[in-house]
Amino acid sequence: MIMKSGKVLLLLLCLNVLCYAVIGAPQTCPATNVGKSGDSDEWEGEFFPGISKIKYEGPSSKNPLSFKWYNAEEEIIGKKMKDWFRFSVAFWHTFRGTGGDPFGAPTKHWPWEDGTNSLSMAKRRMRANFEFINKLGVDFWCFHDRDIAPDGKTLEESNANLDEVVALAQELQSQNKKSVLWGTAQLFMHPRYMHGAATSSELEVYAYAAAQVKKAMEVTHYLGGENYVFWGGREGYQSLLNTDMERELNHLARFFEAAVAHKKKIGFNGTLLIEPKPQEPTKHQYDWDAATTANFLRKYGLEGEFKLNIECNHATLSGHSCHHELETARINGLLGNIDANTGDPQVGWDTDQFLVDIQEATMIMLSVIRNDGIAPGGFNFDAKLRRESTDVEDLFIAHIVGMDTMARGLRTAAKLIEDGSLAELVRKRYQSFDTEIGAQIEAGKADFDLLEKKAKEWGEPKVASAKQELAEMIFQSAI
Ligand code: XUL
Ligand code: CO
Repeated sequence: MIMKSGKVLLLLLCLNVLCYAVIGAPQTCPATNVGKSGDSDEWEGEFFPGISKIKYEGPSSKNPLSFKWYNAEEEIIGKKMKDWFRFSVAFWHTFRGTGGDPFGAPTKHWPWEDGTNSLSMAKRRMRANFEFINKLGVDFWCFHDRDIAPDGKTLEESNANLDEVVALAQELQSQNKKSVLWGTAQLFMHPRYMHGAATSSELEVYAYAAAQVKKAMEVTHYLGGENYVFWGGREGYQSLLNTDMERELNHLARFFEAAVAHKKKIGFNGTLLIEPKPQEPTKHQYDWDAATTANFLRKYGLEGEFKLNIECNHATLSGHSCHHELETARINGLLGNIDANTGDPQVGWDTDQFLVDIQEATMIMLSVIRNDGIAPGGFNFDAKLRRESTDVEDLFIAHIVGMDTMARGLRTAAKLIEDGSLAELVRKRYQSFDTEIGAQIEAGKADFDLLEKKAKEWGEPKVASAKQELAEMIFQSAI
């Protein structure tokens, strides 16, 4: 590994000039060519030397760089583990996460970073991404247009930057047999999007956002992406006093219609996904939760064109559990993808942590199994290292524990399904409807006259126990 001199100076320069660096979240330092000396071929050898391909070693292994529960090729209720999950690395967290937060500077100084946002740095980072996903043993990655390539001074320049990085990504994908789970456009970082993108009060911003999505869809298609995501971070409001909510929602629907038309025009067969979130950065985001988004899709006749990308931390921010959001999506035929992460109950904002709770993972997998998997969606790790985790190997450890937790969830959910007593408890709970009158009700054939007649005939109803604690006992015993 060779780092050219002057990189520390460039890093300081970037930190001084740039705004975003200290605010945290994915970086978009303006494009700069100062780092030209850092051409990607300047990086010699591996990005992660000393770390070899992560293997399954079983639950008794003490090796932090091994899987204890995730065994890619092992079959669990009819599918290989890797096919249940279709794990994906989120480029923005793993390769653009700096550890910066609203109170403090970046803490992560990965050896391959030269402190610039140059095109050559973007390419070097892309090489690091493929070595990482290869060694981790996942098949997919996800990206925002602006976190893989620097913003240019014009749309044309930004598109050209993107094309250059995407060409390299395409080459690395075919060498490594990897694929894009989903791509998306970053429509929240740049100041032009301060009032929103598709819901901006400014027509020119609406058009700019459309152009950006058009390009992001095209490169996702070019990379063989299986899905395309819309997360409307700034599609919402800060105050209803200055907002025409009805007009903004109509604009959002028109924007989605245009995206559907463009998808068809370019022959992109991937699924379009909307990712609900209740707030942050806006006070109120329009795609609040799965039910709100399903209602929006129905109102505008878009329900056949979109599915949902459920993010667990967003679910808890909206006052639901991840399981609730998954079930809401599933029973509406909208379960498309999972952004696998979690929050912290004591913190209460979008901390994007790796999910390490086996009970939560089990409930997630119960939904996924009921849905017979979520392909062409998958599990994207929209999760980042804590600010205080600063070793390169922590990137691996974080993903390994995230994958192992999901694998334990799958194994436990499979046990519960094979055992059958939980399903039997639920079946019994509703058995009064497995009768002639029950069937008439469910078929919409029982009018109030019939039901009144029956109520009089039956007298005071006999009501059975819900058996919640028994259900919890069965659930616990499987873990
Ligand atoms: C933000 C979030 C995004 C989307 C993609 O909370 O989850 O990273 O997943 O834009
Ligand atoms: Co997300």
